[in-house]
Order: sequence, then C-alpha cells, then structure tokens
Amino acid sequence: MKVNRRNFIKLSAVSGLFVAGASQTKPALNAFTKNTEAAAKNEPQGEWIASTCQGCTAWCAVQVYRINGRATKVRGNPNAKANHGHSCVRSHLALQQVYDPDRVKQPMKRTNPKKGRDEDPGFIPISWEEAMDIIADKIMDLRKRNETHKFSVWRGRYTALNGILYGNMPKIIGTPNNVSHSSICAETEKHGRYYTEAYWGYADYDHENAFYELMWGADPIASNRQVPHTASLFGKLKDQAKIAVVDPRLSTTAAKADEWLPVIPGEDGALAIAIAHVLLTEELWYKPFVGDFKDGVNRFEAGRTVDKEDFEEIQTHGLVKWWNIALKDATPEWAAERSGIPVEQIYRVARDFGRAAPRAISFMSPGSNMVVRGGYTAQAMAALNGLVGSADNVGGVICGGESCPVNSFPDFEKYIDPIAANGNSMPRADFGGRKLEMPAMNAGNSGGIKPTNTIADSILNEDPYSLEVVMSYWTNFNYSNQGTERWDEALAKLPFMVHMTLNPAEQTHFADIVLPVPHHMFERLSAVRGSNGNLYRHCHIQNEIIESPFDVRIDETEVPWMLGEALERKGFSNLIDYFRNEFVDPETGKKPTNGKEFNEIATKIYTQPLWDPTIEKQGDVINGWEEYKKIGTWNSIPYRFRQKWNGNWGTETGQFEFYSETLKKALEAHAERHNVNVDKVMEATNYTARGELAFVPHYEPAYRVGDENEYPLIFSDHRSKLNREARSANTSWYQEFKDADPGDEAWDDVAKINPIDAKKFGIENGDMIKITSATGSITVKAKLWEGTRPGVVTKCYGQGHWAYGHIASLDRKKQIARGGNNNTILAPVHEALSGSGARHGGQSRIKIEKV
Ligand SMILES: Nc1nc2c(c(=O)[nH]1)N[C@H]1C(S)=C(S)[C@@H](COP(=O)(O)OP(=O)(O)OC[C@H]3O[C@@H](n4cnc5c(=O)[nH]c(N)nc54)[C@H](O)[C@@H]3O)O[C@H]1N2
Ligand SMILES: Nc1nc2c(c(=O)[nH]1)N[C@H]1C(S)=C(S)[C@@H](COP(=O)(O)OP(=O)(O)OC[C@H]3O[C@@H](n4cnc5c(=O)[nH]c(N)nc54)[C@H](O)[C@@H]3O)O[C@H]1N2
Ligand code: SF4
Ligand SMILES: [Mo]
Repeated sequence: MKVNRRNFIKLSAVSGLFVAGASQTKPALNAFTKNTEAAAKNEPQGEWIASTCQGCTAWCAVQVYRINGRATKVRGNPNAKANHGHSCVRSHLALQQVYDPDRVKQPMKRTNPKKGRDEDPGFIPISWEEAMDIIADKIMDLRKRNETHKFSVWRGRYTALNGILYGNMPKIIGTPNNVSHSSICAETEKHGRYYTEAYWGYADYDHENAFYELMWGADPIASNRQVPHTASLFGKLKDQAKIAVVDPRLSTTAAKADEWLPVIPGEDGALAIAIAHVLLTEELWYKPFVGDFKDGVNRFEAGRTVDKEDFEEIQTHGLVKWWNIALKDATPEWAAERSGIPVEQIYRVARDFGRAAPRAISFMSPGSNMVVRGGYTAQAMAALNGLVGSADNVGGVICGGESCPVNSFPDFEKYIDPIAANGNSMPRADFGGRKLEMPAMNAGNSGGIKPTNTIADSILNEDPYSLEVVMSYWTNFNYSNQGTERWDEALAKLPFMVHMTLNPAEQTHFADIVLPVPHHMFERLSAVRGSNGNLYRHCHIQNEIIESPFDVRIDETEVPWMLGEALERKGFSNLIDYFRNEFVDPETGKKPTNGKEFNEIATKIYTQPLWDPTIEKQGDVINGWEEYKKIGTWNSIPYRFRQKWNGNWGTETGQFEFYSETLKKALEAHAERHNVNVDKVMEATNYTARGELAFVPHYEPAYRVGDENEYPLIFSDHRSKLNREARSANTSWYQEFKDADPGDEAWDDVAKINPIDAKKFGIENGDMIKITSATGSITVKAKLWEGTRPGVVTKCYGQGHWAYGHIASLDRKKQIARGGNNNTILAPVHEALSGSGARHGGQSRIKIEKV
C-alpha cells in the first residue's frame, strides 16, 4: 500500500505506532541506534540530489535529501572544492523557505488602482496566460509610442540564466534600463581592487597558508563569501595565524580574534594609511615584491619627502609618490585621534602584519568601504596587500583565478528592430555617469554601474523621463535600499510593475501583477558560476529536486518565453523567434517548444564546455550532461599563484599601482564627459581630496548625515549570520536562533547600545526606544551590550518586515513589523565613484528616545 498522509494515520491508529512500549515499531533514528537489520529496514529510502544554495554570494554547491518527493535536509556537496562538503547554518533555513505557507501560490493582479502602503492592493488570482497578456499589452503600448526605453527589468539575486530575462530580453524589447542590485551590494570593494590591480570582482584568500589576517569589517565565519570553507578551517587558522578584526561591533569573528579594533565607523582610512606608514618607516615592506632604495638605506621618515629616483620598484608603481602625497604624515598618533584606536594597538597590528609578510592578508568587506567616502579606503586596504607582497601570492590574496569556461547565449542582434534600436539608444534612467556627481565607474568606465538607489529619484523626479513598465525579480527594493520611504513613494507613482517573487514582500504590495516563482535551490534547473573559493573556480548546477506545491514558472526563462508568445499574439514575434530559432540543444540538436524545454536547453548551452568531455579545459572532466547534473559541480584546477606578477597586472602601467594611473585615466574621462576637471568631480562626489591626492589611496574623514547636536550618536548597520540576504526572516528557525548573532535576542530586533551611552541617555536594558535619523525613524528594543563601541548604536539588518509573512511581521494584516528596517533610518547616500549605496561607515547620526 502506498502510504499517504490519510492512510498513514489510519495505519498508525491500527498498529499503535505511537503507543508507548511498542518498542519493536519505534522509528529508528540512525544517529542514535545501532545499525541493526531492523534499523536498516526502517531507514528512509531517499536520495541526495545536487543543487546550489544562493542564500548569500558564496553560492555553495549543496546536496538535498529528497524522500517521498519532499526536500528534508541540506548538506554541502563533497564534490565541490570551494566548500568541500560544508554548508553554513543558513543553508538549512532554505527548507523553511521552500515550504513557507505564506508563499505566493498563483499569479495575481491588483484591483485597487491606488497604490500606497495603506492601500489594500486587492489582489485576485488570474491565470498565467492572462498575466502575460496584460504585460504584453503594456509593452505593445510602449512600442506604439516608440517609447520602449520606459520598459525596465530589475534584478536582485540571479542565476546564470539571467542573461535571458535581464540580459537579452530588454535589448530585444528596446531598453537600456535593466537595473541590478549590484550597486547596493558591494561595488566599492571591487573599486579598491580595480585601481590597484585592475581586478573588478571578489577576492579569494589563501587562508590555508596565511600567517596574519587583518579583517576590515569582515566576519567570514558568519558572513561574506566563503563561510563554509572559512569556518571549516578557522581552527587551523587560529593555530597558525594572528587575526585582527577592525569593526565597530564585536562580530562573531572579532570575538574569536587576537585583536579587535573597534574603529569609529567610517574612519578605517586613517588606520589603513597609518599601517602603511609604519610598514614603510619600520622597513617592513616586502622587498622582493615592492623593491628597495638603491643603496639599501631606508629614507621613509615621518614628515619627510623622499626622492623617487632613490627607490627602485619591482612589481609596483608609484610607492614614493604615494608616500609623499598621502603617507608621510599619517603616523599612528595621527590615526589614533581619528579612528579611536589606541596608538599602541595600531603599532602592534602594523608590525605583526608586516612581519608576517608576504603571508599577510588585508581582507576588506563592504562594511569598511560601502561608505560615502569609502572608495579610497577600499584602495588603501587593497594597497596593503601590495606593500606586504601578498597580492597574488601564497598565503595571500587572489584577485582573478583560473578560467571556468562557459558559453554565452546565442546572438540576438538581428532580432532588434528599429523601434527597439531607438529605445536602446536612449539615455538611461539611473544617474550613473550622466550626472557629474555620480561617476559610477565599473572597471574605469563612467556610468559602467547603474546605481540602483537612484532609480527611485529618477521615478519621483521624472529625470530624465519616467519609467512606465517594470518587471522585477528576486528583489525587494523598497526594503533593501536606503531611504525606504522614498521607494514607497516611487513605487506608488510607477504606473505598472510586475513582481516575480517567492513571498509577498514589501515591493509586492505595490505590484500590479504578482508572479510566483520557484525556489532556486529546490524547484528549478539552472547553473551558477561563482568566483574563486578555496583557490578553485567553479560552476554548480541547480536541480529541480521537488515539484513545487505551487503554480510557479521560472522567472529567468519560462516567463520570458510565455511573454514572447503573448507578444507574438499581439503582433511582435521577435522575442519568441529569438528563443525558438537560436536556442539549440547542444546534445540532441532539438529546439525548444515550450518554456520548460527552453530553460533546460539554455542551461545546457551555458554549461556545455564543462560537461562535454571533448572540449578542452583545465579542470574536472565530466562525461556528459546527466553526469554533470548528478555530480552537481565543475571545479577548475587550483589557482596557480603569481600569474599577474612581472607586468601582467592589467593596470595602465602593467604594475601593481599605489599611484593609480588607472584611476587617474578613469576620473579624467568622467571629468571630460562633463567638461570639468578632476577637482570638480571630487567636489561633486563629496570627497575632500584635491589635486594628486585623488589618484592615491588616502584618508578621507567620515561623512555623516545629521547634525551632531541634534543627533548625538552614530548608527552602524551589520548583517546576521542567519540572513539569507533579506529573505529568511519568515522562517521560525531564523527567529528562534536570532541570538546566534552576538548581542542579539531570539524573536526580536534589538539596538545594541554600550552601557556607557545607555546611562548617559537614561536607557535601560529592554526599554523600547525610538531611533530617529534625518531620514526616518524606527522603534525597537534597547539592548545594553559592551560589544558596541561607545558613541555608536549597532543594529542588525534583516528584521523590520511589515510584509513578507506571518513570522517575519508581528502582524502581517495590520502591517506591524517585527523590529525595524535599518534602511528606514539610513540615508540614501552613495559612494559615488563606484555608484554604490553607502550603507556603512556610520553614514547617519541618530538620536534615541525612550517610548
Ligand atoms: N541596511 C542594509 N541594506 C542592505 C544590506 C545590508 O547589509 N544592510 N545588504 C545589501 C546587499 S549586500 C544586497 S545584495 C541587497 C539585496 O537586496 P535585494 O536584491 O532587494 O534582495 P532581498 O531584499 O534579499 O529580497 C529578495 C526578494 O526575492 C524574493 N525571493 C526569495 N527567494 C527567491 C527565489 O528563489 N527566486 C526569486 N525569484 N525570488 C526570491 C523574496 O520574496 C524577496 O522579495 O540588499 C542590500 N541592502
Ligand atoms: N550571513 C550572511 N552572509 C552573507 C550575506 C547575508 O545576507 N548573510 N549576504 C552576502 C552578500 S549579498 C554580501 S554583498 C556579502 C557582504 O559581505 P560582508 O562581509 O558581510 O559585508 P557587510 O555586511 O556589508 O559588512 C558588515 C560589517 O561591517 C561592519 N561595519 C559597519 N560599518 C563599518 C565601518 O565603518 N568600518 C568597519 N571596519 N566595519 C564596519 C559591521 O559591523 C559588520 O560587521 O555577504 C554575503 N554573505
Ligand atoms: S547561505 Fe551562503 S554560505 Fe551558506 S550555504 Fe548558502 S551560499 Fe553557502
Ligand atoms: Mo550583496
């Protein structure tokens, strides 16, 4: 008999399965019982199936245990060399996400034309066909008016198949406005690496061989990009290396580190520059990398300039210029005043770091540089790896990696008709590059980044025009962007928005059409190519492990396919023609006839070089598509160090740049675009540097919104060990284990205040307090905690959902949030050189009042 729930209950009633004393029928929990024959019989007959977790940007290969069609357990995929069988705590929360009863279950449309947080959208169920027809009508209307540029696609997290919905589809419809969340994620970090060693991406670290790790806002056993790997060898690292954590809050890693430097938020630059100063004055730079004075006599003395002719560099460019322009006066004494870190600690950390060269890692996180003036801070942190020669070196930092060959999607140029071509040629809605104050340079190109948070301004001010039709997926922009109220207004003003989402989120509340999508880890087929981890490049598979209990369609492929069909019905067939004609299964030669087939063929096209054994590459050899799906991952060979040494750094000079000719060129190009000089760019972007200072890593004083007299405290944001970005708050495990974050409380959202400040402001532990910044206010519980440096209030990001589900919110129907969203009080300010949302560095001053 097949056991379903109903006859299982019948069966257990009859056999007395749950009756005490029926020992022979007790369920065998194999962790606790002996492996007897009886136990073996009782063992669940399931299987482990490969997939990928995208709970954060580590993108770990995992395996999911499926039994009777249900996903029941997650573990790291042992075949993947980046996380080698490990997964982090957050991976398990995914199980509660996929089976979340609050998920969107079928397509819906809005019946209330008025939009606002206080308006009930009046969603009613509709069919997928109807939904597609409505969207297609909106697009056809734009085509008729020759205004397809007013169509926009917004993307949050994504898989490799984003190249269809986010990459090619907007071009064929005719818009430059595909906007991702990248700029509110971590672009300043990339900025730091790019203007030292021409690498635009995340770094990998050779923890296995490091002797010193200086972590700037990094908390890698709880957050950042390789948590399972870092956590798995943290014990070894602790034994062999010293760890110093620079963070205004006692993070999980800081709590286990040798040194905690509770920096005043936004003042990291002073520390980084002073460390560089000590490395030079105390002759601790790594000579085989940087070079030396021609006569071997160190002339780096505080306050004194050096003649650049006296120094001969090897891998680097502009050391002496950097010293003369920005370092010579930056003593630890000078830095202590700015950063709030004791002089002795700065000396000690600098010396220990230098003595560990070249196995000394400067590890920067967005926390230290997604800061209004954080671009140069990031550059300084990256430059330290040059000074100690750990850049591209054993026990050091890898910026780049071995290749992970994948295919791009077929050419689409011939499907762009004149209407679309006109739309594509229009200026973009975001401010990137087109505004003097927003260079938003990706890899040196003015406007290479689309600053996500400026889209709200663009909509509100119709600057340069107003977007009209938006398709948004895996996003929650009126929750995740700083200045949420602005976003609520902008979304209310937006005439038509489609939200493709797992949960009815804050953004969903403003949608015209809501489309349910599969959970990436369990309910869809795709691939994910990650950057380096544990020295390997990789590309993992996502398998459709369970059949979704809901009426979902895959956002990145099935939806565009169905939209293509709907557009064809209305007389525009270019999109569906592109999909039907150009996508060919690399194995069978078949073309897709529906969205699901399209999804599979697209995944196969993308990953073919990895599983086709006839294609040469450096890494795993996999025998075919089926085997790839089973193994779940492809690994490159391990990184071969020093590939960039000896002239291959990719910068303007070909060297590792301290004085950045690469940045100079980029800034000059942006200045020229606006007919001004670089000083004007500095002024417009809130930087204080003028002249040559703009081209070297240097100190910039913290920028804060709010008057010090009115707002005496500094607000500092951090993420949770349990945050799957901001998508896990509706799981009970998230709430139950929230106290895994140092200082936090289960089922709550606390503002952590140092007892010294609490006393000053008459606040006691557990008081409800109103936190007010110049941007907004939230009310949360006060927690007295020594892990926050005095003068600062730290609070975790991730709670404060007024939508999303009955666990995330205190009262979903009345829109009462559990705690408060930090983005309500964070000001919508930017690190403008990279166009990044500057959420950190204590960008907002606050006041606190007992309520
Ligand atoms: N104050 C503050 N703000 C921050 C941050 C912070 O640390 N502090 N972090 C920033 C960073 S680094 C980032 S990357 C951004 C992220 O910001 P966003 O890209 O806006 O992402 P989330 O807020 O995580 O919201 C994701 C949405 O995707 C939906 N969803 C969940 N799972 C899936 C799925 O499998 N498929 C699809 N299609 N949808 C799904 C959810 O319902 C939710 O609506 O936030 C930024 N905002
Ligand atoms: N657990 C967990 N891990 C994640 C994610 C997640 O949601 N949860 N998301 C992933 C994503 S999308 C990203 S982009 C990465 C982000 O990578 P992370 O390394 O996690 O970066 P942030 O969360 O931005 O950094 C926050 C840290 O910076 C500290 N901080 C704040 N202001 C300052 C300052 O002025 N100076 C210094 N030195 N520190 C400061 C905070 O206290 C906090 O410890 O993490 C990824 N990993
Ligand atoms: S949440 Fe991030 S670190 Fe954890 S398993 Fe998933 S991808 Fe890996
Ligand atoms: Mo991110």
